[in-house]
Amino acid sequence: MNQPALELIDTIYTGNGWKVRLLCGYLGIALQRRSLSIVEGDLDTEAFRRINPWGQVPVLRTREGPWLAESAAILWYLAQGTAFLPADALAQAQVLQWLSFEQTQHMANLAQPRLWVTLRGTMAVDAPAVLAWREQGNKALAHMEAHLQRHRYFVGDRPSIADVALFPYTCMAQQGGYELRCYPSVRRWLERMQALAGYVPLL
Ligand SMILES: N[C@@H](CCC(=O)N[C@@H](CS)C(=O)NCC(=O)O)C(=O)O
Repeated sequence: MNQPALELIDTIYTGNGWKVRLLCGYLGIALQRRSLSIVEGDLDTEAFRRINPWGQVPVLRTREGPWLAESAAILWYLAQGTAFLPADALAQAQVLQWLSFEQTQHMANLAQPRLWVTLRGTMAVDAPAVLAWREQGNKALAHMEAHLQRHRYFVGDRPSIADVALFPYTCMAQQGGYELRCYPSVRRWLERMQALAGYVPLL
């Protein structure tokens, strides 16, 4: 029986969707892409809510058929059996540790300033809410900097989905007013990720 093609539903500018395209680029996985528009209300339609009742992108139609939401779960699914998800229990738990860090301490604090200051352009770079996000986001970046001063990648000595998950919003942080020159090891890690074979840019 033919398996359905992997299909990614995203938006053009989503960093969470970029994580998925980035991993597929590194792994040489073919992906069909359908980009929707948040401002046009595409995520509020009945058809999309049947795919993801939570109403967010990215979502991936799996090889088995069901749709999968949440970027961390999608990365985990796609990386199974590849070098981007180490096989041993401790290394896998360390990957999960960084995926959780990305979702709880990193992503919103870096993505929200970018969204409101640059993509929507409705908040000033020094608006109180933006300053509050940046204060927390700088703590996350300092934590990454401390790790990357001692390691080339987040888990082990090669890139994993931990690096892929942390890459997009770190790479685009300056659009939310962050100063990456304060984080030289993070900048060198971003360059290493961009130099890997199969790297795909956001646009
Ligand atoms: N935890 C989710 C977050 C996904 C997310 O925030 N998606 C945004 C685009 S980057 C979205 O769909 N926003 C529309 C909305 O929340 O209504 C993930 O990692 O995939």
